[in-house]
Order: sequence, then C-alpha cells, then structure tokens
Amino acid sequence: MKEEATMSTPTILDGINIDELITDAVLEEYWRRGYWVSPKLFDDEQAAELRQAQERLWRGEHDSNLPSQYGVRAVDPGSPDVRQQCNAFWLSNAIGKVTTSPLLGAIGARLMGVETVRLWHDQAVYKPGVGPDGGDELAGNIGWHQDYGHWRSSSATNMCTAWIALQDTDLQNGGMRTIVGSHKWGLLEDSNTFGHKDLGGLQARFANQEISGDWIDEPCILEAGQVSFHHALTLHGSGPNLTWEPRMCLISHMMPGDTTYQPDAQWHPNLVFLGPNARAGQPFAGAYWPQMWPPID
Ligand SMILES: O=C(O)CCC(=O)C(=O)O
Repeated sequence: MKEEATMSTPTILDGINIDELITDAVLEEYWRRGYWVSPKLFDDEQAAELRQAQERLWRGEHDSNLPSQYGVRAVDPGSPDVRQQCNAFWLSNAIGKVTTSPLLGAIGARLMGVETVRLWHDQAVYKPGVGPDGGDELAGNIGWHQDYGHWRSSSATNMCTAWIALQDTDLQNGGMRTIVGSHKWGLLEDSNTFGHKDLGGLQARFANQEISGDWIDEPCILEAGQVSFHHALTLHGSGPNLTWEPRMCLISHMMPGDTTYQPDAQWHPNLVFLGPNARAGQPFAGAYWPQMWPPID
C-alpha cells in the first residue's frame, strides 16, 4: 500500500514561526525552571502603542461600557502604589487584541502541553517610578506569590502566564523576579500574596514551609516586547521602580481550554461570571474567557 505523504503546515502567527520558536529545549527549560523568556514578540512601535493604550485606560477612556471593578487596584494619580486592572481586554480593544491573541495562545498551548487555550483573565499593571532615592518605598512592591494561590477555585494548577514588557525592564525599574524551579514545590500555604509588600517577610514565611529546593531569586530582564512565560505555581514578585518612568506590562493568564470550577473557600472575581448557581465542574467557557487557541473566526 502506498503511504500517504504527511506534511504538517507550520504555525506562523504575526510572522513568527511557532514550531521553530517553541523547541524541545524551550519546553525542557520551561518545565525545569518554571519560566521561559521569549525573544521580542512585539516591536518597539507596538510596545509604544500599548503604553499609550494603558495610559488611556488609567484616564478612564474605555472602549466599552463594561464595568471595570472586577479586579481593579486603582489609585490616585501621583500615588506610588501599583495600579492593576484585571479584564483590561473588556475596556481596551488595543490591549485585548494582544492579551487574547492567538500568538500568545499558541505559545501557551505548547508550554502547557494542551490543544486548546482560553484566557483566565488579563491584567494591565502600572508601577509608578519613585526615583533613585525611593528604595525604602514599599508601595511599588508586588509580594512573592504563586498565581495558583489566587486561583484555587479553578481546576488547572498548570496555567501559564505571559508577562509582556512594554519598556526595557530590569531590577532598576522594578522588573519581575522569579524563584527558579519553585513550581516543583507544589501549592504553598497562603501563597495568594500579590498585594503584600514585605518581600523579605514573605520569603522567610515560604522558606519555613516544606520547600524542596534552594531560593534562587532571578530577575527577568526584558527588552520592550519580550515576554516572560511562567507556570502558575512559580513564585514571583517584584520590588520598587527606582526610575522616574512608569514600569508598565500586560499580563495574559492562560488556562487549558477544559478548565472548570472547583468549589473552594477562596473567592475569585471570575466566579461572578459563572452565574448565581455555579456548580462544581462547570466550564470556565464563553465570552468572559475567550478562546485564544485554536483561533475562532
Ligand atoms: O508585574 C509584576 O511584577 C508581577 C506580575 C505578576 O504577578 C504576574 O504576572 O503574575
């Protein structure tokens, strides 16, 4: 019998060949270290446009009338506090185009090892600069935490977060830091600590738990448009922005397409969108959790 020639079509999105990008070595690194940093996926012009889109968001200029209160940490202009807007994709078309993109979805699918990817939620995060003398200022800190520590009401512990740098980012401007390999430590107690400010205290608390490795604190040094992808159990956090420019990023929290509701004492703003009679096993699917991969026309 004549064998049929099978030639798979390469997955090329926004000019990026996903098959060439996500090699076995990349998968090995992601699963060994709990995160992986991509080359530039967005150019400087796109990064500048997305910074402007974020500035519009903070000015309250929204592209829809949907409510912004689900997961917002809004602060007065001039405050050194971190600003955070979850579900920014409802409010800004430019941001949504990126945070729900097939490009990130296809990469997320490969890293998680799943066929289908939906957005769990996205975030726009803005960390004001407090200048070089602001080292004692804790307001810009984002506490060591595990993303899944906030998401215990979902069935997927292996979600993948894409953190998109909108300017060159390093320790000076409060870039993200990850604890290498910490995804292998399992879910730590009370690790829903994004909003905590005492990085040293949190480190001591987590290091007192049963962690099975060294505390290796590694900065994610990124050029504008590079993306860091991390596992939902990887500990990460960040310190103050000691420049005078804001540190901005977009974050896309991606989940396997079959993720469902798992009742837990912990509440999450996403649960509202399941409706009043949410039941165990109910899929997080539909317009609030758009499918990113494969793309739907
Ligand atoms: O922006 C940061 O420094 C932390 C972001 C974060 O917690 C995340 O991407 O899950």
